[in-house]
Amino acid sequence: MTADLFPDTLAARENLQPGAMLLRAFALDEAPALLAGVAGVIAMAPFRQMQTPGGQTMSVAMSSCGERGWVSDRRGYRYSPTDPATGAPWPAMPARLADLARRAAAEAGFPGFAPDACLINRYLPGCRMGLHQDRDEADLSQPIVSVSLGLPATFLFGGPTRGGRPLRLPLVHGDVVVWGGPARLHFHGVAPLAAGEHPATGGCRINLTFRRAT
Ligand code: MD3
Ligand code: FE
Repeated sequence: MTADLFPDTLAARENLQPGAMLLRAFALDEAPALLAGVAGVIAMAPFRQMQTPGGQTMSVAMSSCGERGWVSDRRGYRYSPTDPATGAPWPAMPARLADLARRAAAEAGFPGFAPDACLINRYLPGCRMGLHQDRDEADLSQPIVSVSLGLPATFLFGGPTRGGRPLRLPLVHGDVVVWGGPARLHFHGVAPLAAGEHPATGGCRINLTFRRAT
């Protein structure tokens, strides 16, 4: 049905800002396979709530897969080749996850994207992410690809500085956003998650962010 309304080369895409492209439902068909991949990763590297450098516990629970994982503790934010909870390397990035990210990036004008880190965020009701920039990656000319799964969320998208009222963007199961170019360093966050039930994930939202960390 969707294929009839939108030829697949045009999909349902929307330019949010220069460099930020929303690909609605891009991951919808593959969502069960992506979630199976996530479950395999989480069996090896369970979700955990990390500490900020300021000593606060983040409400979002996180894990990672790939050559690097994003970690935060009292010493700061960084990418690590090992899981601090076990000392072991992060689980490998499942090929179908990496491939989806590569295809989404190419669709948004970033050919050759080869993520070495996938941060897996789990939001339960009430979990939120305050406005921040993603700037721990070595090469900021590389985009970030985000995939939303499960319960809907309101994404907050600001500008290059902390000031100003952020745009509120509803993101639902299967939506993919590619953030690059001038939008790469924009402030962003997630409003507190509303309680609900989703057939794919139950009572939570899972967000995958694919990054080139090194
Ligand atoms: C815009 N995660 O993990 S993904 C994060 O839904 C993070 O879990 C949110 O922000 C989440 O750092 C938002 C969308 C996103 C990711 C990276 C960006 C938007 C971005 C980098 C620059 C600008
Ligand atoms: Fe972020």
